[in-house]
Amino acid sequence: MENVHTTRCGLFLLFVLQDTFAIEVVNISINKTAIQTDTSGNGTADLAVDGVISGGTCAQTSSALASWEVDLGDFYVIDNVLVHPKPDEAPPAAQWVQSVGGFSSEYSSAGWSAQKIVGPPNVYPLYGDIVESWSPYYKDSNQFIELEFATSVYVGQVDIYETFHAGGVKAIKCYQAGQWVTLWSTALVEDLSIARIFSPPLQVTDCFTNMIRLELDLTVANTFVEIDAVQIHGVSQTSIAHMEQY
Ligand SMILES: [Ca+2]
Repeated sequence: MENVHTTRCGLFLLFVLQDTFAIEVVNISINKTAIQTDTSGNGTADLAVDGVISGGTCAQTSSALASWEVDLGDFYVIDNVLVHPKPDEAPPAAQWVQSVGGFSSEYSSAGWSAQKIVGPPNVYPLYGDIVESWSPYYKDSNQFIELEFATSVYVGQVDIYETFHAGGVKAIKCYQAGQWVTLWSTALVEDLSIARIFSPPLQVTDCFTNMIRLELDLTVANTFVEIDAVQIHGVSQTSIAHMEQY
């Protein structure tokens, strides 16, 4: 796994003091000793317990399996744990295809080549047999294209811009840990004489990758099936997977 960062701008362990008249909620993590397994940039562990949750003072780690700890220095009954992620780390913008890693066939090395799937759409919303989309050469059920994107993300959505005989995509896969993982598939390909953005609900949403593979079955259409562009959406941040108390 690469380019994984977790950030914690503030950690609040809330200790509830209760007496006859009032309940007081106290953050017991402030300025306590914090450590983490690794550090990205200047994001040292103490920045998660400095009491500041805005202004970019965040603890930040760089590895996929990083952990962070705070020593409270005493025993407390903890009522609640609040973790504030870095506020300005929005998911990356949706990404268009940066390059083609491989493909089964292409109609020609010029018009309808595999390269025609790179970048934003330049056929859609038009429908037709138009040279700026990729078309496989063979009209069988074994056609595929492997697409590379600039940034690895947890892929949450794949938009396929189909511009000629839509409905031929039979599987969407992502490359993770040395193998292709199926995000979506169907046994029922279609032949629709429309241009559309096809975004099926994904069956797997925790695949961290920058490589997507589309598999096509052209036998139902029995003619050329053309794809103009592909866009992926996802986040590059991990979330806290596990929390322990000692
Ligand atoms: Ca195109």
